Amino acid sequence: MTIVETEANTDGARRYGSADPERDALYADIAQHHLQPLWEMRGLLTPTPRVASLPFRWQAEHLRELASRSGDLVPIDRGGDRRVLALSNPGLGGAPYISSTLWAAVQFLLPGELAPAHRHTPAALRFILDGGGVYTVLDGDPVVMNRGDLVLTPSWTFHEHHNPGNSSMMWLDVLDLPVVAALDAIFFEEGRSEEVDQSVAPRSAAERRYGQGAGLAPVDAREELPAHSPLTVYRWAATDAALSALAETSTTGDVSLRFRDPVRDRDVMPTLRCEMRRVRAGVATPTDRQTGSRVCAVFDGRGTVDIDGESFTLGSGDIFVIPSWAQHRLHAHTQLDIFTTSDAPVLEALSLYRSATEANT
Ligand code: 1HN
Repeated sequence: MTIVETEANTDGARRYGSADPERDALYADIAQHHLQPLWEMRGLLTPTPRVASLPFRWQAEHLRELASRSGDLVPIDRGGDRRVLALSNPGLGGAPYISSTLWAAVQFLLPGELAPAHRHTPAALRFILDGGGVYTVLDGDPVVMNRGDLVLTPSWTFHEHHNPGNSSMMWLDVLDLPVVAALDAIFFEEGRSEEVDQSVAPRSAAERRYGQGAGLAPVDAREELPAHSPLTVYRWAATDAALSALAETSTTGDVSLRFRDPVRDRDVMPTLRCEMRRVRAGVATPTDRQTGSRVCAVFDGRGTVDIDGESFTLGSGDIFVIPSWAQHRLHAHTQLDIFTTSDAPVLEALSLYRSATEANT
């Protein structure tokens, strides 16, 4: 029997069709009552994830040029609030998402500009690819952002960005927004910037309290801990030193560090994992894959990345996406430093995380 799938109803309901007139009439009535027959559906359960997001890489020169032109032409006003270019995955039909679960964007702030205070339930992080001097105020705590720093804006924390210097600045923003949207849990509200302490300390209160170094934490920490890491900024100097030391002990020339909550055994935020990888010049990494998607930013160096058979050249400031379960491998031409963030904590919390690594021949 021939099965014809049709989109008959004007209210958007899907109506299945059949060559058998009696069955076809049944299917019409089924659709009328907003029901669907499972036995006609294809591709609901696949042996491995069927992923719409495509492997893709955005080149730094295009991101910089378009962000800078947006700076010339587009002011930051209430309403829009942020001068942000979303990286839109070509497999997602025009959605402003880099993958089905992650938002990624570059944000551009001119000298003297203020991106006003607000908060929302989607959690965000910033990784600074270039420049410095902008400070972000996190629930009243000013945090200066410089190249290589990782700055967290956890769910429902007020944040505003100030650029008091004389150069513009661009950074990578990643949010769990598609996850929160899929869960119908988006809340947003504007804040009042004038009530916030505008003074800029060289070290944020979060760093002075929780950023003392490996293995050191205040003894009364447990009483006040939030759902996210109480340390909201991870400085490049510390990340770089840790990568260098780790690389000295490595026989493979391929080392990774995970950014962690300094007082508990968990990722920096409930939905986002952050890691920094350093691959020695000339090294090709093993091929890996994992469930959930990854957003990667080349902090420094040159190389190539292979994602599910597609090869992309990589240079400093390039951003790429590894869709769920895609095969992924790096080749470092020079030393390659890569920042990666993923939704892995979400998959782990739901016991859906899987990963595999294959040594290459
Ligand atoms: C947001 O609040 C920021 O605060 C950046 O810098 C990007 C993308 C979507 C929704 C909110 C920011 C954002 C965002």
